[in-house]
Amino acid sequence: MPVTEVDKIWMDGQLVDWKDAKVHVLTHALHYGSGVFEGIRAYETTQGPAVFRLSDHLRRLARSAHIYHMEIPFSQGELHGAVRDTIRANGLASCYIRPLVFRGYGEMGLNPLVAPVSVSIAVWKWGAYLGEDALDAGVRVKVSSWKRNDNNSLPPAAKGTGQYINSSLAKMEAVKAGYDEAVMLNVHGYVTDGSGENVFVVRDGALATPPLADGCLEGITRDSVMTIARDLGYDVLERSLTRTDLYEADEAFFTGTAAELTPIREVDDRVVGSGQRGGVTKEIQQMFFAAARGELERYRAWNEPVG
Ligand code: PPE
Repeated sequence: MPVTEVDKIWMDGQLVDWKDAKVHVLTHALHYGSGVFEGIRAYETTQGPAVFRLSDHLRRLARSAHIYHMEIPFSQGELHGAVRDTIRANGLASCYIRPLVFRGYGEMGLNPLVAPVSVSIAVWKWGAYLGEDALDAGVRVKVSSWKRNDNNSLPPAAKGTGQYINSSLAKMEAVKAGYDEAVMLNVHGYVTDGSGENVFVVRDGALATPPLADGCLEGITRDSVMTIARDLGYDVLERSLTRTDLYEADEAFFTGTAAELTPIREVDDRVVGSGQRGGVTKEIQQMFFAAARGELERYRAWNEPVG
């Protein structure tokens, strides 16, 4: 998706002009994928822009860095402030936010421990991730022939930049075959997630989503949707899903910061349910957007105002 330029990007403690946010070609992360990142959204609320679950995203960033022995040279409080400063500096009412912690320039070779750690925070306007109609009409997905990176090869609990070439293989395969998105299985054949989204199915009025141990990311939208669904009275199970659980579902949908809550209307050319956004999906989607926009008192703690 094209990125629309804004004014400023935060780099290692300073706001620099968009065009000056550059790195050297010998940046360690460019060669070896030695970075970790987050994807966050800020929504327009009556109190101005509010970042959705910023603290939870920054905690996950810290966990990702911990897995890869990276010391982030800024405190959680400083990163919090930096995200807010970056949004304010660009005057955006809503946006996507991309913090990146990466091994920089100065050392080459496979030992990343000696390479310096840099941090950047970019923001831009990002609309519906899987296409303009996707939030209403849903998307067509393909179960990928590429397996999700295993817990003991590249841990899916970390949002490591290098890990995403695995997702990219699946995404390219799906797009080239005419689908909107891929669903990835783990090496044991159980569903993990989409290339950049968690997956849910609805059957007989109950929701199910893969457990973390099957190799999906601990999605913050996933957690929000599980909370909302339970508050609405639905049963929500974390259980292993096979590809046929997707075919047999009454409804299915993706969750993610970028994808928000996107219905899945077809899996491997099999229509899911009615082939349209299902009733449970719609109810939860509406609640999710209302919560993100600060309209629901119950979930107010999720809205972290830019101020
Ligand atoms: N699984 C994967 C593999 C994943 O990358 C994401 C986020 C999720 C699940 C959902 O997690 P959460 O955002 O916390 O609900 N993917 C990010 C990157 C997308 C991109 O194209 O880049 C995102 O949604 O920001």
